Amino acid sequence: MPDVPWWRSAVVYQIYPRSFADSDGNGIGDLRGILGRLDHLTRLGVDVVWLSPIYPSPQDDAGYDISDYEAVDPTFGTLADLDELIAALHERGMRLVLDLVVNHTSDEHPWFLESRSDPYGPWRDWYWWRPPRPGMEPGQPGAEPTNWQSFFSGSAWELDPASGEYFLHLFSRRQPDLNWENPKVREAVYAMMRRWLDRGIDGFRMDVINMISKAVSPVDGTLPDGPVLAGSPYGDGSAAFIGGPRIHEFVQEMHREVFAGRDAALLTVGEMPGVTVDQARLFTDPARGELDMVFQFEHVSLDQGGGKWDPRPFRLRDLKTSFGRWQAGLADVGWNSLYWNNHDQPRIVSRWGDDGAYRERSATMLATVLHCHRGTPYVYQGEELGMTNMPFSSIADFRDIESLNHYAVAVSRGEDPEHVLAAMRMMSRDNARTPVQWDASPHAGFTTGTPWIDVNPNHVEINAAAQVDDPGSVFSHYRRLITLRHDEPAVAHGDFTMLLPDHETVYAFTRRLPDDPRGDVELLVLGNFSGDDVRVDIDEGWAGSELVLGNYPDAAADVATLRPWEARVHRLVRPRP
Ligand code: TEU
Repeated sequence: MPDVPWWRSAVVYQIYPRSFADSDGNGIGDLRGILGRLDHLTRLGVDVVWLSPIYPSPQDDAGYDISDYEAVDPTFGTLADLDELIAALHERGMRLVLDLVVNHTSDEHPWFLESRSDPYGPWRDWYWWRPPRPGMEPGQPGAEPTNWQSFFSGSAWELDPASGEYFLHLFSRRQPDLNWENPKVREAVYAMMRRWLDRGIDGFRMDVINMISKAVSPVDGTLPDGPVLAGSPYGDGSAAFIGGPRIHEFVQEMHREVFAGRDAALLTVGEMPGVTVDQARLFTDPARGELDMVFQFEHVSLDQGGGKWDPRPFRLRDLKTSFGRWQAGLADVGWNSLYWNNHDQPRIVSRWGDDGAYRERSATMLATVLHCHRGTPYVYQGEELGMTNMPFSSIADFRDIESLNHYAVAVSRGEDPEHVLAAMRMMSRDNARTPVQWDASPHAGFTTGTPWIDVNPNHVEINAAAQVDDPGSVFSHYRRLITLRHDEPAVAHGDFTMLLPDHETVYAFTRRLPDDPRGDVELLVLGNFSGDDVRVDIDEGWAGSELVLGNYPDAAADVATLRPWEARVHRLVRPRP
């Protein structure tokens, strides 16, 4: 379709380098490991690789704490390795998107070392430094400048004893937030981004980019407290930093300073916890010169009660309500991203599928339903193999700072450790971070050394070697699904209509391209989110329609019958009157 951005029919594959493939036996994945597995990506048919951070980092938050934005951490390799990866992907017709983590840096970044070292120096205002709450002494409980809780438990403020002042960190205490109110900070970030684009990368995934603008008082520079959180001494400061007062100004400035004139060839996606449909319309409206798409979090919170460590049963109707609103909300302007998994979410087949008897069926059903929505799909490493959550046995098995901090705080508050572990087994980010399962050998072909986090024992059954040549595998279904998006314009561009919104176990919708050269093209997408046979009330006009994709080897009795975890895509091409 002319004049439509390339990424509307593209599929993105996310690589979490620590856990993808290790080439030097140190138990941690690296760039040469990725270079050695490019055939896997070519066979899958993906168009873009999103690489989670590979920059120098003390790895306090697994690389999302960066101490040098313009180099490669020796653990992952060298700049030459990265240049080779950029070239190799381009030769294979794929693009590379890097992770941009500029809401915060590592506390080992020279900017922060300078900032902390001199309270009156030119770097101080590169971060958020504040004195203790009026009338209180540094270090006194409650003396933090605001009552904000960090996303990784505890206060969002850390005291610097040398200066007696606190610095802000929305995430770990080793991830101080940059002060985007300071134009020098913004200029330095834009220059860094331009240098990466000049090096040949094809865009950025922007970490918590909707948190860079804080609601600071123009009068006295103070930041407001938030409502106190139940069972916590802290408050929720998100109203003061999620979608802050200057966020669109900053994102538009970034677009002008970095992407203007070269954005057509690039992909930009902003990770935006808490973003709403209306805000996403503004961020992704091409006329506003901001971003191509955003990652929203509404669906990945549907099975959470009072936060991620309070898992609740998933209800399909809630998902349909949420996705239906995002599809409708970005139908006429903007664009959606589509994801079940990433390095922060547990494995979807274990979460909303069935990772036992129906692992392959439910994995392929979930993929079909997601990929046939209007938006750009993201495949997280291992998802294409139907990898599952990890049977963590004890706290010693976990590595993720968010999980470990939560466990420490919950147990210190008297919660039953086994109860806390049970929630972590379901929701911890470490479920996504176990090594990719390449084969059935001892460490799943990930490393010849000792993996930094244990390999899932089910790799003997679930692995790439067993799937890439098997037409009935999860991998082969993903390949067909990606081919369908490339070959059938209705998948990328068709109008979306939700069907059966109240059905408890079936997800059904259509995609329609009424003006296609072939005629009035319509797809019917069906997904059974249960292990039972289901009959659905579908328009008889679909009887006899063409089955373009299904996750069972044989055809169903009829279009209205769905077998356990079945997914099907039917096509009708009606001649135009
Ligand atoms: O994640 C932001 C974010 O929203 C997550 O921390 C989320 O709240 C949590 O993981 C859900 O359990 C981004 C990165 O994707 C994440 O890996 C980083 O830890 C975080 O920012 C800080 O950089």
